[in-house]
Amino acid sequence: MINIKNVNFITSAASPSGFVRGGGLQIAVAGKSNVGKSSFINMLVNRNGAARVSGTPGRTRLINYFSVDTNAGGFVLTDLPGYGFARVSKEEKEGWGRLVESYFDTTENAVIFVLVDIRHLPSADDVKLIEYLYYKAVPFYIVANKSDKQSRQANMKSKREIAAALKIGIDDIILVSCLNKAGREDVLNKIEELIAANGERERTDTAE
Ligand SMILES: Nc1nc2c(ncn2[C@@H]2O[C@H](COP(=O)(O)OP(=O)(O)O)[C@@H](O)[C@H]2O)c(=O)[nH]1
Ligand SMILES: [Mg+2]
Repeated sequence: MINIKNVNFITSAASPSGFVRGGGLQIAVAGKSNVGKSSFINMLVNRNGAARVSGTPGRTRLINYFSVDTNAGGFVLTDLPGYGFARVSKEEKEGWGRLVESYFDTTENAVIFVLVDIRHLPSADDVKLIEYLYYKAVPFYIVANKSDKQSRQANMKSKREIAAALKIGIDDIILVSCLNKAGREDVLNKIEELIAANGERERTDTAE
């Protein structure tokens, strides 16, 4: 398992002109409001204050970028604004859609961790996001959070149901709890693979 050496906030972007580009590996965390995106980032980097955890859902309207250093190499970790919060206007929802879609359209070498709540089947918004990622050929994994809320047996059942609902393999779903840090190692192992694959790609690109 890799270990995380250093995390630094880079910037927040409210529009595509503020996006962090550069072509290195970027791991972006997406999902509906309150699913635990900020908690997930804090758990990963082992720092409680890195990303702000909100008691009020739907507050993050910005894309927040962090640079992460590990013993295996670096990457950019990106906190995308949450969707599916009922109490925002249609205009705000459309604004969110445009911002995040242009992020997916223009960020090279992004891998998306889509967070869902293990206790619920994916929402219509989750499905829309995943269909968009397929359509744009952006690689993604599902991270099923809040596993502390259910028994182990219920988690296994939910995992199968979520995989079936999204028509993906069960191994494309990582079970975590940002509360008790279950699954952190699995996520870090996945990130280790992604860093290695990205290094491989960079070497190939240079050789061509
Ligand atoms: N029980 C439990 N609560 C969690 C977990 N992850 C996040 N939460 C809580 O869910 C709420 C929303 O978390 P936040 O990280 O702000 O979600 P975001 O809107 O997706 O960034 C907060 O009250 C968190 O404490 C988890 O794994 N288990
Ligand atoms: Mg958040």
